Amino acid sequence: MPTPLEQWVEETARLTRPKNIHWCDGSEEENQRLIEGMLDDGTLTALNQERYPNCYLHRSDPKDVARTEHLTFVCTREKEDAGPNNNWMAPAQAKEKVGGLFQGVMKDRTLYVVPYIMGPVTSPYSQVGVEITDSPYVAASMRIMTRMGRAALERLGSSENYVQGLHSLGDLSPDRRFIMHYPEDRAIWSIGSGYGGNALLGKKCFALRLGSYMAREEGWLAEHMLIIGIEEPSGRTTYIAAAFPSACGKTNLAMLIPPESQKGYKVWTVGDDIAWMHPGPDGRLWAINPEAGFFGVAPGTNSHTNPNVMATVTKNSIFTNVALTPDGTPYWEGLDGGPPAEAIDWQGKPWTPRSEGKAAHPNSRFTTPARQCPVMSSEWESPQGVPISAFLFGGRRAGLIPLVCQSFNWQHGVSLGTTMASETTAAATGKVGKIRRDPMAMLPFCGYNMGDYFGHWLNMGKKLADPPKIFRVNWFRTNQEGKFLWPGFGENLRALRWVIARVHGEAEARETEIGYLPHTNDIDTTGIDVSPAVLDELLSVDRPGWVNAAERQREFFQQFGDRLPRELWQENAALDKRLQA
Ligand code: GTP
Ligand code: SPV
Ligand code: MN
Repeated sequence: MPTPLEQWVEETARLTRPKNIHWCDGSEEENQRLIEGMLDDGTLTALNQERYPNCYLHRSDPKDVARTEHLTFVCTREKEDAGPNNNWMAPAQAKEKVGGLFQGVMKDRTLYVVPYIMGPVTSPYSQVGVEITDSPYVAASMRIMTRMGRAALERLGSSENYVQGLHSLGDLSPDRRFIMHYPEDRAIWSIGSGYGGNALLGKKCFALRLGSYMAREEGWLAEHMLIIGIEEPSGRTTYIAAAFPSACGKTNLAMLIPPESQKGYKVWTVGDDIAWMHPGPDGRLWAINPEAGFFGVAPGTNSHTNPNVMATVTKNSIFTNVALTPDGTPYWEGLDGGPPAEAIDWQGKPWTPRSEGKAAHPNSRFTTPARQCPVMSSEWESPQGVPISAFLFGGRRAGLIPLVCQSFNWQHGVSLGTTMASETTAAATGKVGKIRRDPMAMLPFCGYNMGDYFGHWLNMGKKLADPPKIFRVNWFRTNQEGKFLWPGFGENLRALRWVIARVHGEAEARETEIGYLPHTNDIDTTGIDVSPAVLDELLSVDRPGWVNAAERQREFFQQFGDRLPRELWQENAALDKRLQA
């Protein structure tokens, strides 16, 4: 008797007609064979193997460099269940339309069966997925980003309890590109893109879109959050999870190195993009990182902003759409040492600092194993996860949002998350720098109606005897000249110290219309270029600005109709009332 997985592979092969079928075991030998094949056909270019052992460059199709949200659909039976936050197509219509594109698509290609586990191999919270793909780049990347191969097949056995992901590069045309989610069937179909968030189906498609759907049904949370442990000089470690939209600083915060002046502090990385969190028997929320690697933004990364990730990417990593120097090393804007005199740009063309375009694509990325990160937490593969004491919600906001602010309580904290907005970045196609609402940094990733999602968040607080305290942060305030007011990166620890002190009841705060704010002397600014006047500005409440923000919130809430929990209307009214007082 074939197992349910074997049956699905057979069915898929009948549909897609591959030349060969290869079941991935995740071994080193298999990986080398995949890489050799890709070096032969030009999918990969070897980097300088002395300085970057086992590292490769991949140049994608120039029209396939970021997530394409307008081609991403949630196909629930009822349109209302996908909500105004998702593109929707009826499942039958989607299967007909996209099924047609899969017909015979793997002719002359190998079909790779990629079994993987999201989460530590022995965690009860981990889940199995299987991705069928015709891209060896996807198979090799999944080996870095997940626990891929034999361990997953062993965990699955003959069960049918796995997420089915079908992926093909198709012809890479945006006109025939679709990323379809069927949350009710635990299935994903993706065609026409080889880009990370569209093609590595364990990540955003499973761990967030299907994950969030499953989490609501089962009473847990799947969030676009980094996870860190902050160790104080006393030895006490406090775990924090933080939601920032794409390309807004999760990977950087996840690997923060405390500056010289903050002696005795250490930050330990548990995860940099996704958190799966379950209520524990102690009434706290426990988080695992479902991933095994980092798919991080290259531009802006250097030994000042993120030395830990610089150390991580020196071996066993795949770089996508960065530039190549004559030495065979990767280059991107913002890398140490400035631009090389000449290079090959991300599209494979000769480049010099006088060239018009950028050397690396603004959304160029590295795929690198988490275990290579020098500050990985000893708990990062702990089966039960780590206990979360605080949530941070942050975004890229030039004005209004203070450096750090604590919510009055859980419900108010949820409202802070739901009213988040941020300037758009290169992580998705479309205009960059435009302010858009992005509740909990989940707008592109919530696999169901966000009104229901907000309700789920409110309920989770009621279920937890000891829920995380909720804070809003903003590292991106600028002055009139557009210069950042706050130094950011490692110096963000100065704001996190206040967060930790609040969590443990060890710091004062002033109660304002928008929440609890630190007194200016609660934030240590010794040794950084932040004047008392600037700190004052970073910690002030711009009343007219907030009156306007409350109005914008109402406009945003309106679209969810009666799916929006009334508690959020109450919070909005309460904010208004405090501002009018
Ligand atoms: P995704 O992988 O898309 O989810 O992004 P992310 O949230 O992990 O963002 P990442 O940490 O890669 O940062 C994206 C960009 O923001 C990089 O260019 C960073 O240099 C920049 N950045 C990160 N932290 C800070 C900060 O504290 N201040 C400033 N000014 N820039 C920052
Ligand atoms: C993001 O865009 O939030 C990312 C990169 O983390 S992707 O995996 O492409 O979604
Ligand atoms: Mn992300």
